Amino acid sequence: MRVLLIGAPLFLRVYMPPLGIGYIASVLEEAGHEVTLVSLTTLPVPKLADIRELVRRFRPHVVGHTALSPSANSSRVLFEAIRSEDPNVLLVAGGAHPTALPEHTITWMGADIAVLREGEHTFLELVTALEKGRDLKEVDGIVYKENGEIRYTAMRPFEPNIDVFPFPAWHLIKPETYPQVPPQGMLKSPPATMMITSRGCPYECSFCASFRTLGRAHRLRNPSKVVDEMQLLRERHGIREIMLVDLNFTFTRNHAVAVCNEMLKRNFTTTWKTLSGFRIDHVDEELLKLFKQTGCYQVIFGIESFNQSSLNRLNKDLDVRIVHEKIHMAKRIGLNTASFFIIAMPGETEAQARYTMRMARKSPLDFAGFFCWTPMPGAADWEAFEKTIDLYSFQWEKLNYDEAVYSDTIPKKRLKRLLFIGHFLFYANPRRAVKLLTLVRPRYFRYFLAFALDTLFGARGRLRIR
Ligand code: B12
Ligand code: SF4
Repeated sequence: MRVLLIGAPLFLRVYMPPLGIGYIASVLEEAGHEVTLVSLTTLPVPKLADIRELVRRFRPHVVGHTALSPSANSSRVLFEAIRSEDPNVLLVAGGAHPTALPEHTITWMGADIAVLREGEHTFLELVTALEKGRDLKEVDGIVYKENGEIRYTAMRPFEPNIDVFPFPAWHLIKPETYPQVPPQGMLKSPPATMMITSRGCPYECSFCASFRTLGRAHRLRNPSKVVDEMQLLRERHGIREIMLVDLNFTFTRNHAVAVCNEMLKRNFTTTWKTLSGFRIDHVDEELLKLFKQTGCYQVIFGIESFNQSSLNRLNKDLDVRIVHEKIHMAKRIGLNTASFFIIAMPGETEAQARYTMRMARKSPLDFAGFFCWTPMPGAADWEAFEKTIDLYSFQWEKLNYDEAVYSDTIPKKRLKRLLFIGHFLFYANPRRAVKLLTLVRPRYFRYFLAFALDTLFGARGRLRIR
């Protein structure tokens, strides 16, 4: 069958490859289907007219699309455009939003089918069922409409052995063509791309929706396959820097060690860093030294707050006392350190918010991002928030982490100013400003500037598909 896969719409000025549909594409190709993959997070960003033209040319039987909540409006517009181009095409949505809100994905976003959780097995079975004319109810892990009624099939368990999934279809993603702009623009050895070595995270942070799509069990890839993939990226695509986007790379310490040892054994080192935050309490001196030895130059910790009560509110299960020690440890070893912080979660006072920003400033962290507490569909925090809104008129782009959708202690306008001051003072430190600028490629400076201004002035997430 002909399948068109479209990544999540661009929402921030962050141009990253669509790994999720990359995995799905390779499973489909292995089974003999014809796949076209379109990323909406690359430059130039494809327009609706380009997608329409592609649908006319490629005539897909099925369109699969990654839908995230903050860009849900764009996903809706995209589905409308494809539908008007070909009323018979089957529209399938997967990823975080459909997994959390499958009925909304069908009734509001316009998908025919929502795929829950990780999609490799489910999407392949779905396409096979369509090809063979089988009943949809035989496909586990989907939600669809039949005779006006929403139907759920049996929940599909997570694949325990993720090595059964082939590498993402890098030949379709073409990572080397990605613009090396922020956060990629802050790179040591471009061209860079992202990869995962594991799926899932056992923690239960209240703001995090990740467990819905990728599960709570930490499922590991074989380190040898991980390094094979790194080598493939180097040899076939010229990739010289890897950004790891595992949810919790260091949770299984032996795994992180084994990946590094495999690199050393093959005498293969690459420049690498972590892009999503990993647990600061799961690193130690020996591990960080090993990271450094294999080419790591930066770690991003998910610290979230310097207030223990706020961490407790977020169910972070983290002792704030160890945070300073670990940041100093990473610095001593010679790694750049970065962290994201969540400001103004319910119950957090302005004094507490200011304290987190002050402590971040005083810490040896090189980079920091301060974001508003944002309840994301699928996260525990969403449940109470959902009761206060109407899903059908909610402005989804408000879930952008820069403007508060809810704040019970600090007025929203004041909070925006607070975040501006927080970022401004943090980077007013010449050491940090210089470090940041040295990682920006001059060629991409204008993109970096746009990204920085968006962050500083809380204007991120205004991008919509047109
Ligand atoms: C790495 C990452 C990023 C990176 C790279 C994003 C990218 N290009 O993929 C960066 C930092 C850029 C990023 C940015 C954002 N992210 Co992000 N990100 C992640 C993270 C940590 C891992 C994603 C990943 O690659 N996983 C590996 C692959 C294999 O998994 P996957 O993408 O989920 O895909 C699988 C399934 O979801 C499913 N699937 C996905 N798409 C499709 C499509 C079809 C048709 C089917 C059938 C199945 C399917 O099958 C895939 C294979 O198993 C996730 C956490 C998570 N659990 O996924 C958050 C996550 C997806 N991000 C999230 C958000 C909100 C964002 C932002 C909107 C944040 C913001 N407001 O600032 C932006 C938007 C990016 C954009 N489009 O412009 C949320 C989504 C929540 C929600 N309800 O929508 C998550 C879940 C984190 C969270 N807060 O809990 N992100
Ligand atoms: S925020 Fe990080 S540690 Fe917490 S549940 Fe999500 S992935 Fe795990």
